[in-house]
This record gives sequence, C-alpha cells and structure tokens, in this order.
Amino acid sequence: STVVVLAVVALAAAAAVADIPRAGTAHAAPFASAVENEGAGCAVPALPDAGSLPTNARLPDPFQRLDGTRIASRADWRCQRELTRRLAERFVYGEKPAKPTVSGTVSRTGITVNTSHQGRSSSFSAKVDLPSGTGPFPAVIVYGSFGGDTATIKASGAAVISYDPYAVGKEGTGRANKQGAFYTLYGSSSSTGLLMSWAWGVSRIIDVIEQSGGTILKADATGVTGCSRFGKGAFVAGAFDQRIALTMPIESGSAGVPIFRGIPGEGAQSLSSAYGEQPWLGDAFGTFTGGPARLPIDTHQVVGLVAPRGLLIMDNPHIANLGPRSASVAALGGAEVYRALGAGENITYWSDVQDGSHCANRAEWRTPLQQSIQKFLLGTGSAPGAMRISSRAQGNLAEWRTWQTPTLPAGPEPTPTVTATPTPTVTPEPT
Ligand code: MCU
Repeated sequence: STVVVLAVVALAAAAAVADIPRAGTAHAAPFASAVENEGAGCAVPALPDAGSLPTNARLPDPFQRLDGTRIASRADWRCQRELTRRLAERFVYGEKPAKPTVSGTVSRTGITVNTSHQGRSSSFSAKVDLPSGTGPFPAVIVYGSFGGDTATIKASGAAVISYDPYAVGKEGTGRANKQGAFYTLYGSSSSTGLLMSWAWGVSRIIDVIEQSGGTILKADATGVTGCSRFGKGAFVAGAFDQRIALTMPIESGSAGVPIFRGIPGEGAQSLSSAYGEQPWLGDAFGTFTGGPARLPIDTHQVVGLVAPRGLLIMDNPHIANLGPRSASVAALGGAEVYRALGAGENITYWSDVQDGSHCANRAEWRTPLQQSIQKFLLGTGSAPGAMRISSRAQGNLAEWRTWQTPTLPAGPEPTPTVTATPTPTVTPEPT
C-alpha cells in the first residue's frame, strides 16, 4: 500500500545520504573522512604491467574493475576508489608512502612538522593567519606564492595556512637527485614526483593539526588551493587524502586537471614538456608522454578520487597552453562519479571568467569560493554546484567516453557507525 511505498522511499533516501563516506560524528565538514584513505584495507588485484597495457583512445570507465566487471553499488566504490588510487600512483604520480612518525606544533602564527621514518628525519614549517572571530577555525592550506584569494578565504571564516611546497619537494633537480623533506625521508632517487611529495606534506600538516587537539585549528575541516603548478599540487593533495574537505585547484594546466588524452590536440603544454620541465609527475609517467592512450586511467578518475568531497576547479579559458578544454572534459567525466555517489552538487568547474591573465585574482570566483568554504568547511549554506564552462573552451564528454554512468544503489554502509535499523521485508502486492 501507499504506507509501505512511502516507508521504502524514506528508507532509501536515508540510506542514500548515509552511504556517502564521512566521519561518524557531527562534523562541520560533512563529506570529509576521518582517515587519509578509507580503502587502505581493500584487497586490490595485481596491477597490470606497464608493458602490457591496451590502447584506449577514450577515457577509461571509472566504474570498471580490472577483471572487466563493473561496480554495482555505492558501497563498491570504496575499493574501486582504492584501485583507481593505486593505478594513479603506479602510472602517474608515484607512490605516497603511509604516514611516518609525525610530531609538531600548532600556534596562532605557525605550524611545525617533524617527520621520521627508518632512522631518517626531516622537518618543515608553515605560516598560519587566522581570520577574525573565535576559533577553532577551519583552514585552507595555500600553496606558495601562486596561491588563491586569501582575503576571501579569511573573510569567509577560514584560516590561511601558507605552505611552501618547495621545502618538501624542491624544483630544479634531476629525477635522480630529488631534494626536500620528503626525499630526505624516502631517498633522493625515489620515483615519486614532486606533486605527490607536496601532497604528502599537506597530509603531514593535517596529522599535526589532528594531534594538536584542535583548539586553534579544526582537524576535520581542511581545504587546499593553489594556482598553476600549485594548482596541479592542490588537485593531487585533495585526491590522495580523504580528510581534505575542499579541494580548489586554479589554472592547473598539463599534469593537473586536463585529461592527458586531450592535451595533444588543444595546444596545451605537451605531456613531454610538463614531464620534463620539473619532476612534477612520477618517473613512471615517462613512458606515456608520447602515448597517453595506454594509460589505464585519466584525470577524470583523479577528479573521481575527490568525490564526494567538495571540489571547486577554477580555470582560465583564455590560455590554450593551460588546456582548459581538456580540463572541462576531466571535470565533466569526474562529475559522473559524483553523480553516481549521489553528490553531484559537490563539484563545481568555473572557467567563465573575463580576465585572461594567468593566476589573476578574479571577482567571478569570490562567491563560489565563499560558498564552498561555508558549505564544505563550516557546514552552512549550499554549494555553488555549477558547471560554468566558458564557451571559449568547452569540451564534449560524449566524444570521450563509451561507458554510461551506472545507477548505484545506496548502502548498506560497509562499516556502520550507528546501530542499523533492520530493513523491513516488503512483500510485493498482488497484481
Ligand atoms: C600551468 O603551470 C605551469 C606550467 O605547467 C609551466 O610550464 C610554467 O612554466 O609554469 C606554470 C606555472 O606554474 O606558472 C606559475
């Protein structure tokens, strides 16, 4: 009868919400996780060898497993995400090691991070700039000098943590002689690229905030942003730490958001140029610069790693070298993962901007930036939830995929944090 139907609908709606990964307690940042990687315990089959990868001119299916089957529920996403994460490490960015021993301090003006691993140790620090009001505050980690709109970040109620990624992974070195706090710990010939080393540094800052007890900064409400090479960095940081509630890459260009497969046709910085300019990508990417069609993943799936957490991709349609068309395809493809997880409104791509100068501070981004901070770091208001793609640089996802987005039934939760209400048995009505 109607009552049964309504009850089932209500249960399904509750499960749909409950299924989105999140921490178990009330949380200002409702989509972030309490842990860096929820899929750490997944049994992932052996990854393919670099030498035996098939060619696929289109974007790989984010929902397909290595054995060719597709995931069938939202709960399946946790281990599919883990597979995606490992493919991205193996073939694109290099490995992000698990948390080493971490200690440090948080004050109203700065953060120190001390790390050690197997007898080696290294440290780095970051500046803190608090907004007005009484804390503890959420915070946005801003990469280096090409950061974001720090005035708007603070005016929105979040602290700014100024992070110098070069202290963790230095530019200007050869691939065999990498330097910085990450490489002091893991070796100067580590095959992990700078973007992932910087992401590791962001995760270690969050470790220190967690360990600080959260009196100045909240550990469960962290965002990350940066422009250009630091947009590449912010994107990778958000993809590889599920504690990050809001990821905001700006004009990231090749090796950032744009699909690797699209770049060659658009006038974007070539993959070999981006790979060679700095050791941003992992050493393993070297065999793909001339043939990205052999990559078993593409950046739409890196966007998917961020799902269902807040993502605001800001892009510049006036500079073809940045690959804005290819970036829009990555956003549209990744948005399909968000949609499948029931979180379509948590991703925004915004390239509808007037000023063409690289890393300009743009008025058009102020409102979506503020809304994103409020929604994902403070837990108030609603997300911008928009695909504002400039007509100057519009990609067409349909040209890039053969797969369709599955309807993924919600629940059951893999690890329930509350006692589950028993699901009633529904007897179909006679016809
Ligand atoms: C868009 O990001 C990079 C670009 O990939 C490099 O080729 C260029 O040298 O620097 C850009 C950047 O970081 O500008 C601040």
